[in-house]
Amino acid sequence: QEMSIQAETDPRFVSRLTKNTLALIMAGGRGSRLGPLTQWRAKPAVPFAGKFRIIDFALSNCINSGIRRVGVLTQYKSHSLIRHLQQGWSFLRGEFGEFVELLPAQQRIDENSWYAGTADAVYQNIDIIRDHEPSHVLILAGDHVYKMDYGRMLARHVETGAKITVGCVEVPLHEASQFGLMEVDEVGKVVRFVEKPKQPQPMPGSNDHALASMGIYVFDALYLLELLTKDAGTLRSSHDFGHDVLPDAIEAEGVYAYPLRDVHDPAQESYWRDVGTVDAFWEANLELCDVLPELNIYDEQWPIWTYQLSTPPAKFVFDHPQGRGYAVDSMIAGGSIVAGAEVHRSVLFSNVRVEPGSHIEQSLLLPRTTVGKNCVLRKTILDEGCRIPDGMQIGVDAESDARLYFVSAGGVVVVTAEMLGQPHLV
Ligand code: ADQ
Ligand code: ADP
Repeated sequence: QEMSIQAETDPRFVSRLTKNTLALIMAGGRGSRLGPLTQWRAKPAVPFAGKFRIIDFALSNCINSGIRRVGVLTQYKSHSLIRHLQQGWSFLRGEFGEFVELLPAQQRIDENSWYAGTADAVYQNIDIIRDHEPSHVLILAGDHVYKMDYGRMLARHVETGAKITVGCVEVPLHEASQFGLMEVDEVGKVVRFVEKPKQPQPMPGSNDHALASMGIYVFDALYLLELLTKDAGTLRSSHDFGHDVLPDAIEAEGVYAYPLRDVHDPAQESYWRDVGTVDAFWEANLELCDVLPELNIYDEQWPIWTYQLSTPPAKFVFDHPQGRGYAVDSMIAGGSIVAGAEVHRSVLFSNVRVEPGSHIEQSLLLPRTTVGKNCVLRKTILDEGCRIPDGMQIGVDAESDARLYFVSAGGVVVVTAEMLGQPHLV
């Protein structure tokens, strides 16, 4: 209610907030549950949806929300992440005070401990935050796929008088133990927060869902500096937002929840994924091949920006005597050629080649992979640069897959160049 009053009396209410906000994207976690896909790259740099990398979603949300001062905290295997940011995200205009800035682990505490936890990662950049003098700091995860207007979240933060606002989303109870779970009162104030409880409880009014933290936070900038300084001096702390900083702040009050699906915003999609496991990653990509996927990446009102590799159009060739050369229920990125082969419900990233007689289904072929003649690929993820020799079958014989490759709990086979005895690309 109050927001509408503020918004009515001050037409620049939201844009002033977004302009005075510094976003920090935490992009340093390894994402070990993605197995071989994060052996050589940080999870935010993992390719997604044919032409993006996972971090493009958080970055695009910032840009589309009018937040143009963004720091990216990097740490683990950050080479391809850094290259992606430099190639694709350096278009902001420094002279207008806009930037996407890389904030690598500074190893300032001592030589051996890089960032300890998420709060420490931010603490290590405390003088950079001070320098920018933001009114608010928006802390984001670099490894979630969703579209969200952070301007609304900031407006709600100010409207409620919160010191911290935590983005939240309802998750199925059987997945809830992977998240920070919270209880809120009738005005949205967080009264309880438990990081990754072993025995998650359903939220009031539901028996199969819990209210989870999205791991994204709006902080009053001065309050953040105060909390981080205090946490840094606390010996028993693991220096993590979910484990240490939030529970303490909730006791001191002033922490509010903001739902991804804002009831006042009918346009807001409720799609949100932490594509943290091989199965979730595979499924989230293939869902995009549905006729009407929950996540609309064709939304011109909310474009997902990325580094645009300059590639020729995708091409489909009818080849004798194989005939066919087609893809259905699939997404095929630029530079790819499917010749005399068939592709069903699959995603071919940039510059993929599939040769005659091959059959591909329910698979993800990451950039620069090639599949030779008469191959079969089912429920397979080919990591960047894999070259599959003629006649090879993957996802057909479970026993040999398990022996040669990585097989997920859900039976998705991940093949990396190294498993094929080829050099890996990053
Ligand atoms: P997790 O996702 O398990 O839980 P964590 O592994 O700490 O939390 O990662 C959070 C984000 O920070 C990720 O994007 C990760 O890549 C990044 N990150 C982790 N350590 C980092 C470091 N030292 N430097 C830079 N970046 C780092 C969190 C919350 C839960 C919440 C879930 C939602 O703690 O409460 O429910 O996110 O996914
Ligand atoms: P999972 O995806 O299984 O939860 P994560 O890899 O995200 O596992 O990591 C758990 C924690 O360990 C995170 O805080 C993450 O940032 C940290 N971590 C992972 N790899 C490294 C690394 N190489 N150096 C420092 N911290 C790491």
